[in-house]
Amino acid sequence: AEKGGEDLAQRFVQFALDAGVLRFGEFKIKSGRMSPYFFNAGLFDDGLKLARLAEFYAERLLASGLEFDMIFGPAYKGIPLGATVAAELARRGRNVPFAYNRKEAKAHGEGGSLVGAPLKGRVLIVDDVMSAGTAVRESIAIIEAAGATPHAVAIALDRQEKATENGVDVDHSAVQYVRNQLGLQVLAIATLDDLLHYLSGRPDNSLDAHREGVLAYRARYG
Ligand code: OMP
Repeated sequence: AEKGGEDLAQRFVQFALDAGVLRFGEFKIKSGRMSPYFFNAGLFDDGLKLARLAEFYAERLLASGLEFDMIFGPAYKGIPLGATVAAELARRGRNVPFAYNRKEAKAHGEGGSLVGAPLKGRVLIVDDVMSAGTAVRESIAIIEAAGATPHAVAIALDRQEKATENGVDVDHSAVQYVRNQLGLQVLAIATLDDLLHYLSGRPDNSLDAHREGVLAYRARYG
């Protein structure tokens, strides 16, 4: 990544650790894998943290030069993310429509009902984390069902893990799949590599054990 992006990523890892959003331990993640770290975006839980989080997304988006027509925040965690990122972009002179979905009411329509601006044009999905790529595929289906174009995905953390198909690991990462097979741009504020870089760069060795665990995990699922 370019120098500015590196710096943004390192500052973001620091911010997520300070906020307790990024933690080490043993976590069973959605794909069933046991992970030595977990990123819980729900713990960006006050106004200041949400505002700072939105600034990171906005900086990443504006630095990329990505063009898009509107923002979609997928239920549940993508809703406050999409909303605060839309507000921060507007504050920086880039006002775009915003929409989100409900998870209920799946009985009618494909994948839930929509709230906010009509889905149309090139849609940017704003979400928290990509692991195996299941969540983003759901968003893509919702956008396509509405007749709009899934154009790009902005996430806070790319875990850089192998995607799964019907529960089976495949040989590319979820982000690679979304980029190469589905043709969407994917922008992450930080990646697993950025986290490892951060852990290597600590002057004290208090995080070395976590680093070992994360490296072992990457060797297996990365
Ligand atoms: P995939 O659908 O496998 O890409 O996983 C992404 C989703 O998993 C996120 O939207 C979260 O709901 C959840 N998740 C996290 O929030 N943080 C993590 O560190 C890992 C996961 C996960 O379960 O993979």
